[in-house]
Amino acid sequence: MEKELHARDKVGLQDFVLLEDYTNIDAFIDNLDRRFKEDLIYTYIGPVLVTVNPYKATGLYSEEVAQVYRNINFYEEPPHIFAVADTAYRTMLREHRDQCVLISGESGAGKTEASKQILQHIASTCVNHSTDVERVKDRLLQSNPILEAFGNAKTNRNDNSSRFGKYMDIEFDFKGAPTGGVIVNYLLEKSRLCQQAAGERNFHVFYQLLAGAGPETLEALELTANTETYFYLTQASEAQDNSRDDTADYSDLTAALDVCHFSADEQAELLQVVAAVLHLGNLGFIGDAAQATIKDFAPAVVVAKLLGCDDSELCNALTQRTISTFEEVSTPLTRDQAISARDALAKAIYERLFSWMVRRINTALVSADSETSHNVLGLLDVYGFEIFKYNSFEQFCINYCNEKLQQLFISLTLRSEQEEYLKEGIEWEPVTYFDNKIICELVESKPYGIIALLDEECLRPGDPTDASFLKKMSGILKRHPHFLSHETTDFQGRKTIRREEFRLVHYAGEVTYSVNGFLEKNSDLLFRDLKQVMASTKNSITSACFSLDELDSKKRPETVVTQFKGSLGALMEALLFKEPSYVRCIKPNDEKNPGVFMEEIVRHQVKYLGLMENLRVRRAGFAYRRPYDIFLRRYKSLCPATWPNYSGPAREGVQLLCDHLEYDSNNYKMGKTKIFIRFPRVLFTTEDKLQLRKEELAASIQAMYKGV
Ligand code: AD9
Ligand code: MG
Repeated sequence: MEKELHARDKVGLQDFVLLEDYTNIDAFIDNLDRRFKEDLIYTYIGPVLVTVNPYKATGLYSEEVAQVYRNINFYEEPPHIFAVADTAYRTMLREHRDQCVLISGESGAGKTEASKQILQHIASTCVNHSTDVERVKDRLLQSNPILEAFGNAKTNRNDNSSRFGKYMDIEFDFKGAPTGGVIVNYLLEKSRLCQQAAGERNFHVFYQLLAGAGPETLEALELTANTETYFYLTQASEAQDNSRDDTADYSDLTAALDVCHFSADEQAELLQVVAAVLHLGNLGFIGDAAQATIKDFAPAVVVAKLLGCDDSELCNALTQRTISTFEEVSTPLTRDQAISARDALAKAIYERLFSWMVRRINTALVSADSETSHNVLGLLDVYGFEIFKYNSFEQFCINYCNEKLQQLFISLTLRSEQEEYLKEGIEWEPVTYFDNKIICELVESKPYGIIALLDEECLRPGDPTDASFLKKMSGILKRHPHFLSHETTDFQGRKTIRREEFRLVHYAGEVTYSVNGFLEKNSDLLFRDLKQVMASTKNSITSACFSLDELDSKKRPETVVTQFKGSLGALMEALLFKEPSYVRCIKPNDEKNPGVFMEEIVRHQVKYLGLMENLRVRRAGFAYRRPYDIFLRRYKSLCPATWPNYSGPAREGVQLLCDHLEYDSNNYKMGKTKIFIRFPRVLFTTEDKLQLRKEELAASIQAMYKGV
């Protein structure tokens, strides 16, 4: 029972709410460090689980361990990801309430692993031998290798880094058996397709295909096994040491595609699209500033063959564009424009292919009978707050996403605190906290939020540039307390902000963004001629991804950031009606090393994950709460009225105990089913007394034996 919960020895505290000085970040980090050194990678902040990536196999996820966490009271066993999974699952079943687990942390911190462990625990917990249920479970589990092949890549931070955000709802029937699922993807980092930083790789699927597909398949796709042949795979300036087994991953991928019911034809077409992207990258241009021509037609011919379109139409669309005002006029592209058009096409194909994969997996996860879906458990695995030396449009979107999640976190945490107090009949004491609404509004309000201003600039006729966007934004937002730029800051700040930068004071800290590329990345233009060619392809995936409806539509396509805002809005709405659990992942060092805990790196993350604020909110009310029966069971030996036997109601027993221990009535409250203790020190004193009492009892037993 409550093993090591109150221990203050070398394993530290299992729950940060018990920290005496809960505002002290050093004490917080010290506690994490001490536990990490003992391979205790999990610690709670009340119901929130904080994890530190061990970067090694720990034996923490075996079936024996899973069994320990099935059907337990949350605080009964040491903190564990399975406890979070199990509690969410049981609460869903017991209270018929939708759940979600929100996992956050920076790249390499262990989010994806955590979400897999949760899924695995739930799959192994709901034992049901019907073939339907087994099939759904298999598909849910096997959707991972597919999405990881297409959406993950080796980066300098993580050999298997998810380059997209993911939300997955698992649907259950009223007995708790999974009946289906829905996956939503967010903002794939498609720039990686054409450019990779030193030491990084493109998306895994390309290497898997080349290493694993075998000569026959490669020949049909006109590919060679040598990655060096492909321009898009050789963009990193340094060699990429590869820790992954691409050949084995390829067979996992094809097996997973089979499980998720991709037909042989679909799989063949899928590979054709992947191969076409590689060939497209090898298409070079010559020519001067006035007119680009294709250097070598061979790659274009292969792309056209693989996708099933006319090769001359494809080549035309890559070297000229049609502008229709009063009549249609063809203008040639310069070499640079042609290269951008090619890359834009490759990125569009790949991004749409990825979304198509998600939709396709979703059709395999549709509940056989939607009537049977009773409740859902959602898993959110999104990029954490990012602050790099150089921050661009991508970091802006990611950090905006984190502001929204923080807002949700605040409102849900406060709501659940409030609900618990109400349910327990305890007077609600409002908690003060920093509300980041002001920052969300700075980003998303209309007409003067950053997104609105960016869109306006993207759509403005004339000659909008990143600089004109920054100038306009600085003019309008200069008095905003969370916005700074070269024009708006005092002398001190101005020195550190360059002319092409702006800085936002996020809830997690200040981030300086460079506006370079904002307009282009947000508009994400693909020439109509190229869309038209893609819509005409015989490959059913590309033709589905580039529909004729899109071409006929008079409406301008939404900008990237507006689409993102829309999908985040929908996500927030969906999450607001669910009961959340939180997993906050931390990585202990930047070298992917087991056993190394670097204080500064951890401190940075504790700050940016808002953990101190989290702890403060949790501690603002009552630090500790436990159901009466559990509290009584632990401490009953401290009161003659409850020891050794007590048969009355647990609540009264606890009251007798508190009276006997002379608890100050300001320090605790009796709810309907739980006792609430305001300060940890009250608990520690009780815990010390328990220790003494145990020694006393042991001594008296010994004395008894001696006497005999
Ligand atoms: V990213 O934002 O997608 O780049 P994640 O998802 O936070 O990142 P990931 O789960 O992929 O990180 O973990 C990175 C690596 O750390 C894994 O490939 C494992 O090698 C290692 N890891 C993470 N969690 C654990 C764990 N609980 N036990 C052992 C782990 N190893
Ligand atoms: Mg990940």
